[in-house]
Amino acid sequence: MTHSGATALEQLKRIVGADHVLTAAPDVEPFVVDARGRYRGAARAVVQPGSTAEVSDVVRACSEASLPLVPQGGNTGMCGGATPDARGDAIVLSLARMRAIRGVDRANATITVEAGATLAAVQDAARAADLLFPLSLASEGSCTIGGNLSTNAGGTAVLRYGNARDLVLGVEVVLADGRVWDGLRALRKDNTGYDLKQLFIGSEGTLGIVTAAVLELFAAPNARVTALAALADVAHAVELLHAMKQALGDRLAGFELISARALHLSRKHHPGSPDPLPGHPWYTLLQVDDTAVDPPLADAVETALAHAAERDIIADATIAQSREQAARLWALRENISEAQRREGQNIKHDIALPISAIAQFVAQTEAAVIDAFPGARVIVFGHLGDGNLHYNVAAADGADARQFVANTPAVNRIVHDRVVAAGGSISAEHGIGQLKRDELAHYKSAVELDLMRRIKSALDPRGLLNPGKVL
Ligand code: FAD
Ligand code: 2HG
Ligand code: ZN
Repeated sequence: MTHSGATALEQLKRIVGADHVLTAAPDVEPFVVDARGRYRGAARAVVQPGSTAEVSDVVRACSEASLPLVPQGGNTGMCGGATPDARGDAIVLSLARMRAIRGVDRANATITVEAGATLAAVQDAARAADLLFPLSLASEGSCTIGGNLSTNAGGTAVLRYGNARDLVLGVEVVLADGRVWDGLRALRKDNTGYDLKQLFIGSEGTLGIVTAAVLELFAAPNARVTALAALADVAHAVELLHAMKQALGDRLAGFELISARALHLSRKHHPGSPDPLPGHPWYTLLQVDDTAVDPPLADAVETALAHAAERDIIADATIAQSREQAARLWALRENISEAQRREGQNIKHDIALPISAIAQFVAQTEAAVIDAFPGARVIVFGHLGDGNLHYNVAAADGADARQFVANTPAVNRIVHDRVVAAGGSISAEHGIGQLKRDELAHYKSAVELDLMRRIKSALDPRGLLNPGKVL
């Protein structure tokens, strides 16, 4: 280690306390490997500040020593955004100790939380105040609000409540030079110039360190109905989405698509999972919420599904009769991501399309993938209500998964060319990180890339915040 590097580490220890600067290889290890086990980097140290003032001092010290900083929350991201590169000079800035719920304002329906609070802890704090924080991800026990905002996370309730971006009223951010921007406003209307908070949301730690946020809360639902429907194809799923929106309005909170192959994987790797409607090629999982108790929500959902069956949109359906049954249906969907991890590496595509283009995209793209990579398994599922598919491509049964993943550029081209031709996006909710950085450069227009680079150099002129990510 250079002399200045050693001096900087001593200074970081003085700022956060020696116990909160990790340098021993086994301590650092969990912070330099991503959730999917796809990326492994190296770090000079992991630094865990306990307050915004400490984050500010850490950023200032790293800036003076020209040390790159990689912010990290729960390290559940899908694109390697929180993993440092292999050079080993970076400091991983873990927000995990900053997890205070600073306060709930019931009358204003807002909650102020620190960046390291887990999403589940924030949901619990909202629930304790008889309110709802609607962001919902399978990783919610580990992912943090700082990570959720920095990736503009989506999840299973976007249809009704929007992405993370839509749930934020204010943020507190430590800038690249160590200054603190206190933007913790709890206002639903504020047109005083540029909406700066939105710059930091979704910027994956490349423009500033989010240390706290004011989040919007909602009335907690009094009734919740979960139903699984079986369908012949994706075109019918899109038709069902339209029919359910017409029948249930904004009570339709979640509308998830699951292919038979995705369901099979989920059940294979989570023994004991139910198989409520066996033998169909496609499924949709619906969640319907209402704050009103009267008239019964289940009747409305049953009638809407019965109409869909009369019109041959669905082949079959089941409505959960208890919370436990609902949880078991949701587990089928939420376990898919973990099941894929257990199955072995695959090539992930987290794509957005106009909902009207999805059926054709699915019908045509699989043939092109199989044509180029015979036997490859296409695993399709996702948030159909938001036009967001997880279109993952895995090796043929029994083939070496790691070897197959080496085909990522060629598979990406097949999938992403079709996405872009259909007016879609190559990242709907997971972000860019290091996984899709080259894809971003390939598909974004020169004008858009130029604007993004200018914003980056305005806010982080020395390029020390999460280098090599996004741009
Ligand atoms: P990390 O992984 O630690 O970091 C993610 C990015 O944010 C990195 O670029 C990092 O540098 C940056 N960052 C983290 N904290 C800060 C901060 N305080 N300030 C600045 N930058 C910061 N995502 C979805 O959108 N929808 C899903 O449905 C979904 N389901 C998932 C299911 C599973 C099983 C898993 C493992 C992941 C899933 N994800 C999903 C992906 C992931 O959970 C989200 O991206 C989440 O928002 C990441 O939060 P995190 O705290 O783990 O962030
Ligand atoms: C989900 O919706 C997550 O389950 C993960 O966004 C998607 O594993 C994936 O590809
Ligand atoms: Zn998702």
